[in-house]
Amino acid sequence: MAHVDHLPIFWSFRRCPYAMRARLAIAASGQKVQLREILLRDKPADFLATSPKGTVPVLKLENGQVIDESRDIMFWALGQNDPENWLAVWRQNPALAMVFLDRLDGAFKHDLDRYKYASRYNRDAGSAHRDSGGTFLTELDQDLQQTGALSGPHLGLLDFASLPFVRQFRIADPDWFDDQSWPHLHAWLGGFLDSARFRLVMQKYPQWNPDGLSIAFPPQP
Ligand SMILES: N[C@@H](CCC(=O)N[C@@H](CS)C(=O)NCC(=O)O)C(=O)O
Repeated sequence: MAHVDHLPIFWSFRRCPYAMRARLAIAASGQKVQLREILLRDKPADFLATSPKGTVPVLKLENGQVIDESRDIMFWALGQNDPENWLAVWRQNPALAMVFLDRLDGAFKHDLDRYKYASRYNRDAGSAHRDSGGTFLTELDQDLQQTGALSGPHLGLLDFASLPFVRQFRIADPDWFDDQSWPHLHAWLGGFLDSARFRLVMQKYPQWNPDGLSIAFPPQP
């Protein structure tokens, strides 16, 4: 499969929300990469040699450049091609978009991790983090009220950067999440989970090994 082997190498882990947002942007851009699915408990030497910090996603371009932050991979893909204009929200007000992404990846992710961890052992212990994360989600619900998107008139960078994390927040306790009066947020998340786009980026792949076949991503619809 020589036509796959020359493509940028994309290290991914299916369930990781950071990898998911990168896959969403790559798929939307139409840019092709060769996907290498790894397990975080069994990181291949080639992966660690590419990016010693050892987090997914990682993209290695044909010229040897390594991009190992999910946001940067989103920007790289959409910088190649952005047919749905995901970056419009960024161009319009980069500082505001950055504040949103920093809050999402900072305080909200912090709450998400502690809520998720606590909910596995003791539902009450995580309630402070659930409530604090919930305050952020209440704001999102209000932001979604006008257009059903966080990025302006249509779904874009801010939506697809955050949807995988909001999905995880729901998974920690779906009954609680579904009980909250967040009508716009529920519609937004539900639309994403029902979408062909979500199914496409959640396809399962075998764990990469150096002797295996290369896998082109995005897959043919
Ligand atoms: N800031 C990084 C964070 C990526 C990250 O933390 N990914 C997790 C998986 S969701 C990871 O690879 N953790 C390393 C590990 O668990 O060993 C990004 O945005 O790409």
